Amino acid sequence: MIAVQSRNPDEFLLLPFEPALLVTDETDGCLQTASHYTPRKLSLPHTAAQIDFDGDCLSDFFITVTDITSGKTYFEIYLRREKEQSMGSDEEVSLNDTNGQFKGLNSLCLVTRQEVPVQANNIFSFADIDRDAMVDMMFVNKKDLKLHVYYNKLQNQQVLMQQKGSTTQSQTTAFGLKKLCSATNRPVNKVKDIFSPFTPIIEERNVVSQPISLDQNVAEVYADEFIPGRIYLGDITSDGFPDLLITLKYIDGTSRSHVLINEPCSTSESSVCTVKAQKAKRRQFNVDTNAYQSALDAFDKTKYATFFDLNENSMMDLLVVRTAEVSGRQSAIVSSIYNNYGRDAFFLKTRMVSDGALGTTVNSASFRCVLTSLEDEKFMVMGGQSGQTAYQALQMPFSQIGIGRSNNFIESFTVSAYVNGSRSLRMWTPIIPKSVLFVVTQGSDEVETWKLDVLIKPSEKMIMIILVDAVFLLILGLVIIVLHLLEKSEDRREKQINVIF
Ligand SMILES: [Ca+2]
Ligand SMILES: [Ca+2]
Ligand SMILES: [Ca+2]
Repeated sequence: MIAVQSRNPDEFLLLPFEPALLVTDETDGCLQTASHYTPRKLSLPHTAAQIDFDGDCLSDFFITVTDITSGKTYFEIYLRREKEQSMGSDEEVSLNDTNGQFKGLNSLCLVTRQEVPVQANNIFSFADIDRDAMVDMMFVNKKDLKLHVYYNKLQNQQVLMQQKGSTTQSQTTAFGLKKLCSATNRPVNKVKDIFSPFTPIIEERNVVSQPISLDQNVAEVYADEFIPGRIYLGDITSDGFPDLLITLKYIDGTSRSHVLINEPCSTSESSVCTVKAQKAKRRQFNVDTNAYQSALDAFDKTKYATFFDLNENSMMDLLVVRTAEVSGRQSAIVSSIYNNYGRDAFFLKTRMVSDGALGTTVNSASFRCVLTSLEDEKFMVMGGQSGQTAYQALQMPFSQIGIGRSNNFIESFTVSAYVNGSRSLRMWTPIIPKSVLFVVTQGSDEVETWKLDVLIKPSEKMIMIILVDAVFLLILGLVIIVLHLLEKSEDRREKQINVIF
């Protein structure tokens, strides 16, 4: 069901999801047709996410549903298409648009439907694990406690950028704004093959499976009665590769959280990555203990832990929620761990908001940056804003893009959102690393009116830098003048002595 505000402001009009508004029919090659509509409901538990799957900078839609007749659960990916189609002035629906029409309806195109293995528990997480600017999908098998990362198979603009060899400044600029985001409305058959199917024979290049722990005493991923266990993704090392946070329950009844650091595929024989995955530059999560573990081990009976930047220094901190006895009653206690490691890494923290006064987060905004590595290679990173909410997904209201160590400015920063049926896209360039950016839209789809507020402005320190430089130069100048005068008087004295002799 979807809810639409009715003419009466206190009422919502409830309409069935498919026949109502959002899903397009087979005309573009989308899977869904009204005639093939089978009754299905949201699966329990379920995943719903708004993330860009096909690289066009428009967030798409992922949902898990259960077929009512067969009882089977599927995940479905709907790609967002640019669509002018409007809904006529329906008497029941309040129409805010000046034309008296809703624009951009029927814009979701079903491209993938796949049966979900029972062990996946319908809980999926999304992030760009291998930093190729295409979002990847992962889940933990609750039976064998293996993490399965399904890499996005669509060819991304970054690969195209490298193929064209556009690694110099002028070439990247020439590469252009539109190219950073793939074209919208590409033929469906070019963009529908996003993830490998869940078959016993996996595509080695596109799937990496690994254990989430090497400890024999691990019983399961911690879950409580109503909330299924899940992984949390955040870049705690600020290197641009998302790291993983998971809470595990042990045989002895304790439960502890663990940070698993994202690292390149190991090339040893015992590597969890196949040779094909290594060649494709996929990643793995290091299950060995790390710098964060001793802090996390201080807490047992942990229910879950999540990433959050508590002191707004753009280093990911950790929030740990655990049960403890307080005044004879079992209560949930929140503890925080501040992250002080790797302060020299750069970051970009971004948030798209409605206006300067209220600052409501614009959901499903999509961000892209072109960065330069220490090897002077250009690459693209992507970030999305609050893509998931259900079952304590606890995603941050901003997008944090880790940059790692860099000698350079951020070449370009692109933000896009879906407004009135089309893609609104804007690029700013260049951006100083270690910035907190607010894109203020003023509720408008005119991208020229969008404003970029930079919270950390290193250029504001310019006056201070000039002042300090001036004072130093003055002191240095004075010292030189004094020494010069002393030298001169010395010379004069020596001359006088010479004259006497
Ligand atoms: Ca998209
Ligand atoms: Ca990826
Ligand atoms: Ca990382």
